[in-house]
Amino acid sequence: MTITPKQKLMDLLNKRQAKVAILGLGYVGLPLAVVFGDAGFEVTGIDPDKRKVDTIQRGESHIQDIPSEVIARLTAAGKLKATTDFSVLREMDAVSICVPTPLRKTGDPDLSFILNATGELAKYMHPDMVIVLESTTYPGTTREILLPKLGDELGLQAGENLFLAFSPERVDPGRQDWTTINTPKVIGGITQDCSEVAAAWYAQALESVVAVSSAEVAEMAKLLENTFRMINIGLVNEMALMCNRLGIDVWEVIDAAATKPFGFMKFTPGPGLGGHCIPIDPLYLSWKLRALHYTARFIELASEINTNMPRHVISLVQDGLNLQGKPIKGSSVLVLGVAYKPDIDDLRESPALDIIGLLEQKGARVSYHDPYIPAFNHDGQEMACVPDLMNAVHAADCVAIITNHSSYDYPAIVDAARLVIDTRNALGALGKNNPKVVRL
Ligand code: SAJ
Repeated sequence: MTITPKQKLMDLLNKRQAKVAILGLGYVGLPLAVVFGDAGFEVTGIDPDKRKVDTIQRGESHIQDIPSEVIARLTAAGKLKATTDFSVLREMDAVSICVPTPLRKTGDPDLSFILNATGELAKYMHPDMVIVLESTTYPGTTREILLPKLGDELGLQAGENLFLAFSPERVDPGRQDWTTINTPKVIGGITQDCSEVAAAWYAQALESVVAVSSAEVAEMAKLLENTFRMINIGLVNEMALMCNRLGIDVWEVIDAAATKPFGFMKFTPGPGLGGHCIPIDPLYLSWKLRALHYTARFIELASEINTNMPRHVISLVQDGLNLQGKPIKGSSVLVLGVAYKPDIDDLRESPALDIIGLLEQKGARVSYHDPYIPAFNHDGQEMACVPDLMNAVHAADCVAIITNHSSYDYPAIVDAARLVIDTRNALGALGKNNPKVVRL
């Protein structure tokens, strides 16, 4: 009996003899390359960024969650190598695409990274490959964009001699409890056979693979996960605005609601929504639906509320300074924490950047401190972290806690400051009924 291409590929995957390539060696791709290498596959990481490739080739890691000794071990064992040369794809059997999906300045999806990766892959495609897209994108991308370029235009047939699927990344940088290997992985293919082959591949390396019936289900599941977060953060942000008007402590309200052991999930208000996932992924969904003449009202409203939180923070600064008879214009404001969330060094979409810009527009003299970010490009100029935190706290007319890094000595900061705007309840009880503390 002749063996089908699917059976041949499944056999290679099950024996871990399939040659694996990971396109994109960022916070998603490199951990994925490591788990496939650890499972015994020979993995080639491909990235146009020569610095990333050279780092890996030296046996070092450029990703905070992957220690260099892991890279050194895998490269020494011949299980991992990296290159900028896409032509190695012609020898590959299984390829995972882990490239960024940002937004354009217009707020529309930027698929350029997916299109570039797909275009390179199309040059070297051969029959009987399994291809998995991991980049978060709108429902339909795998079928509408990848399938024509990797299948139809090359005479390959999904489910016959091409196995194409989508599997959302669920990497939360810095998290130790849920990692690439133990976080359940959803996978959906263009056809049932595609789902089966892709799931069989990932099941060799990951603890739990959840095969779904289509790529669209997998694409949409990811968007539900992150839209759920974005909308609930928008809800608590609006609760903060309402409590502010009612003179009620929103933090106490949320803590009280969170005592409910079922039917409630705690989110906390903040100065806005940062990161490269939560503020962005839902807009891929609302963009797709607009093209279908449907308005995703929850997403648009939550996005509006979250985007407006930096302005609310400015009004708190203004009110706080006003109580001390100081105009915002000419006052010195020290922003504490500019990363988009505590204890990481990532600035992407951080609300702190909007807050600094808005304060400067009002004429404040703004400086910042962040233990994870020594400097960043602000309007074409380099803005550097203040060298001495407590000196800066002493000198400032107002200290605004924007990102509540756990390393800060909050009692000392409150003690030394004239005025503190606490947008994260970082001070806890220290901030309650304290005349020099204004809370979100
Ligand atoms: N934020 C709030 N209130 C909250 C939670 C978050 O204001 O209650 C803010 C954060 O300060 C930050 C932004 O929202 O500015 C995003 O925070 P996040 O905790 O969602 O962190 P991310 O962006 O790193 O989200 C990632 C996502 N992971 C992936 O997309 C693979 C998300 O799906 C995870 O649920 C999240 O990590 C997580 O659980 O930590």
